[in-house]
Amino acid sequence: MSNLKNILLKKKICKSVWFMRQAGRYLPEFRELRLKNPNFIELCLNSDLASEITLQPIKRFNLDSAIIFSDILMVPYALGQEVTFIKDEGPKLSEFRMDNFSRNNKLEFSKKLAPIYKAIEITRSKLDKEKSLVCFIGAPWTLLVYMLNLKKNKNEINLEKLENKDLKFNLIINKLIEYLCIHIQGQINAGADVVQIFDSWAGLIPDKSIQDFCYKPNAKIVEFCKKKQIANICFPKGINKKFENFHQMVKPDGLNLDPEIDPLWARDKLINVVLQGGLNPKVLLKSEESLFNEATKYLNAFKEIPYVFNLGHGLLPETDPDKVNNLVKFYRNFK
Ligand code: 1CP
Repeated sequence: MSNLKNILLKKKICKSVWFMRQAGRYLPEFRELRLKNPNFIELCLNSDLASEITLQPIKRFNLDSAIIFSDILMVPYALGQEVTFIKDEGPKLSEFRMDNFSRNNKLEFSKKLAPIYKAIEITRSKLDKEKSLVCFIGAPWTLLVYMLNLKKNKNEINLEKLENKDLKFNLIINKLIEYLCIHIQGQINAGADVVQIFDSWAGLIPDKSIQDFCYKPNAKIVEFCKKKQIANICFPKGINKKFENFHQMVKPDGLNLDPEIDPLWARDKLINVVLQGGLNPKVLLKSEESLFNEATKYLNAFKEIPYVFNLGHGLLPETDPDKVNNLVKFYRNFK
């Protein structure tokens, strides 16, 4: 059994390190490939290149886990929405149409995502047996933020859209869950060991809707994973002290912390779950002294419990790869 899966399912105290967005724009070898491949969706669907990009950070830093190079927006793409990535602005999706959404079928959906499964197969065959291959999905709420264009600006939701009775949120969420479970199963069948469920915009949900938009959908997906014995990690970013409710309601195998969560609070309140991450990726832009001090806080807090060293969100594009290398070395030598 791969290292990360072992920690998650057996709650063993053993060492493991990987970083969110470890394959990405901070690596010159990624930027070089990206320049030659301006269409991001096409790049994600190029199985050989997606596998090569997945393995880039493993070659450089000898991390314990690889995360497949893909995107959470491949699911809306496979459900028929056009997805484009605008430089310096982010993703843009064509208008959501309920009639088109309802007309989707599972076979067609899996066919569109088949190149991702092929990329996982290729990667698994090249990755050391002890290393884990992480696959992922976006949680329904976070996908809806993009699919229905719910954001007013960077940190605010357009509440009027949430009150719109014409949008059948529950129906859309339940349909999405079905497709997301198919995508999880497809990735696991292809050789992934663990699934991470990104709810990156959970922090923007109004309190009165957090049950319906965050806890319940995540719980249904985790329930599916447990039934199929698929090791899972949830990441409801930005919900602060509600991490405790989330943990009680959803009961995932692993929980990724964000930088707002005090590691000592997490250690005391989030029990019987494997904790992962938390370190602010911005500290990688500071002096080595502050970086190692911050890393020490997490490593000391979680010394006696199973903990996967990782970040509180993805590596920033301006990160110096040598700093990442030094952080991995620091972690390996930490006593
Ligand atoms: O070169 C480029 O311009 C593309 C940048 C890029 C990359 C490298 C995007 C566009 N996606 C990715 C890969 C990606 N996305 C991975 C790969 C594996 C790895 O971690 O190494 C993963 C796990 C994701 C997941 C993802 N995509 C999330 C959830 C995690 C998070 O960062 O919060 C989200 C929200 C997205 C949407 C997305 N994809 C890309 C962008 C610029 C965005 C928007 C982010 C935003 O709205 O702030």
